Amino acid sequence: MSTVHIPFLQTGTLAVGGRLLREDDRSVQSHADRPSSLTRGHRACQGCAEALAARWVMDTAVDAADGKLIVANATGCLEVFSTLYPESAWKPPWIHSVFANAAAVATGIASSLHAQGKDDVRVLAQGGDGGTVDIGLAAVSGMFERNDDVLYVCYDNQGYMNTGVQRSSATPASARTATTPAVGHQPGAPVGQGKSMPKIAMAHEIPYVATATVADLRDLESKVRTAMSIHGARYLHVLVPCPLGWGASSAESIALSRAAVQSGIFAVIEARAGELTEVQRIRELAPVEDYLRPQQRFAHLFKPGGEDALDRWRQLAQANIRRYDLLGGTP
Ligand SMILES: Cc1ncc(C[n+]2csc(CCOP(=O)(O)OP(=O)(O)O)c2C)c(N)n1
Ligand code: SF4
Ligand SMILES: [Mg+2]
Repeated sequence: MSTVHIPFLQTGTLAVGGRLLREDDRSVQSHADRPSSLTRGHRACQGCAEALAARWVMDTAVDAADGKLIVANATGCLEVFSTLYPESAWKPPWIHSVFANAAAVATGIASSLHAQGKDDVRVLAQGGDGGTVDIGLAAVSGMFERNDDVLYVCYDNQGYMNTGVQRSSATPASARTATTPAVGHQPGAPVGQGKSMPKIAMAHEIPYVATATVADLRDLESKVRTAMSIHGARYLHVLVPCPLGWGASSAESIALSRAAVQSGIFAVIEARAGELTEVQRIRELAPVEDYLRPQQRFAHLFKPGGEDALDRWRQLAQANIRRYDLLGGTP
């Protein structure tokens, strides 16, 4: 019988499930024996990108560690929606202690495992932007500085979502939150404040720093695999749209992530020992409005008086495009 070759065009980063791909090319999610580390039944909002990202991160990390993974979680939505007493949605051994200390708990676990000669058991710490950039920063910085053998993952939804959408130092300028209302001459979060955690991580010159979004889950997966292939301190920063806090439709989380990358607002990068090594180029440059307009937290930007703030967003995107050469072409 003759066979016909049918080209399968959705490959690489464009294929999510990939069940038609060769075994080697498939994502962790498309394997029948996938770990399903974050099981169904948790209480995340519909469209929560934090839940989606955490599931991919954890499944990949569990797979890469041959099932030998211990997880420390900071307080925040991810912890609260996954572990409503007396239930837990986590399959790997998982510990929550307090808001500020996921990195310190993970460091302790890693040291204890090392002292017992169990270097094959891997350790992952995770938390939201508040738990990472604000209250947990000292513990995270200490973990980096000591080069502890931990992969730290920050799910950045740009605010304290679990407690009612307050501003964090990862909240972007002009975003409306419960503590930065859209009133006054400069509505929303103040301009000129805030921190870039990937840059802070790079400044520690740790072995691996990367950023990712849920718009490209294969890229997220490959970054977790890369991180898991390295020992020492590693940091992964994932942008995770929050429909509730951002005032966006539950169906928009992937599109917003994509718009953040394609407009230059969020740079998808990799760095080793403090040096930038990979940059994901923009496929088709999108206007910043594609990212901002669907979000109610930026509604005031599209009313009279919002022009300056909108212009600042354009400048921010341009600055990122230049800094990371997101359009390519810089020799
Ligand atoms: C010491 C301390 N202060 C405040 C809180 C209250 N609290 C719990 S979760 C949270 C916000 C978490 O924000 P983030 O880390 O960004 O995670 P998200 O919920 O946004 O995913 C706050 C303020 C706490 N649990 N402990
Ligand atoms: S509030 Fe936001 S981060 Fe929290 S569960 Fe809902 S969508 Fe996810
Ligand atoms: Mg947050």
